[in-house]
Amino acid sequence: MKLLKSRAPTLIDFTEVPSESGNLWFAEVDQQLPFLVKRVYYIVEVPAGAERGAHAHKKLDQLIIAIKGSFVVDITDGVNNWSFIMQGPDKALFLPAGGWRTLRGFSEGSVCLVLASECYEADDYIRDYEEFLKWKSKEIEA
Ligand code: T46
Repeated sequence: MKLLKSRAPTLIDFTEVPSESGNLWFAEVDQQLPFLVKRVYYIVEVPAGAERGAHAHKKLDQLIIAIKGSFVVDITDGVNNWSFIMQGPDKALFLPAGGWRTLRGFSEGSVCLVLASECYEADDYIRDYEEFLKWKSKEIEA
């Protein structure tokens, strides 16, 4: 797997194979992907003004790709803040566990593809921001 220099949110480049009959993009575990993908999901038809996310994960790492259209991903670890404008299939946002994330500003017809390091586990979610801050402070102390 690709070793990342830090566990901070960061953009990863996918590789393009352009041709006259369309463009293909790929990423492989030994080159760009920082984890083995165990689950894939996608979010479509988000109404104008709607937001997704507003939670954190304790263990789950993810890659988020704007396969079509655009949207914004805001992340905080309780101290540092990041904001990424995702647009197009050339880049994936590595979103490590431990960050509170909100997805907003979806353009009409946009498609958000997510590659996840783990299968779905409801217990891995922290959906209350105050609880998230308490969990982060315990994590820093540990
Ligand atoms: C994330 C952002 C970017 C499942 O049953 N299986 C799944 O794999 C997923 C992802 C969700 N669900 C169920 C759980 C809820 O009943 O689908 C429903 C909607 O999920 P949620 O409210 O978590 O959706 P988002 O868009 O707010 O968050 C999702 C991911 O859950 C989350 O991990 O980081 O997309």
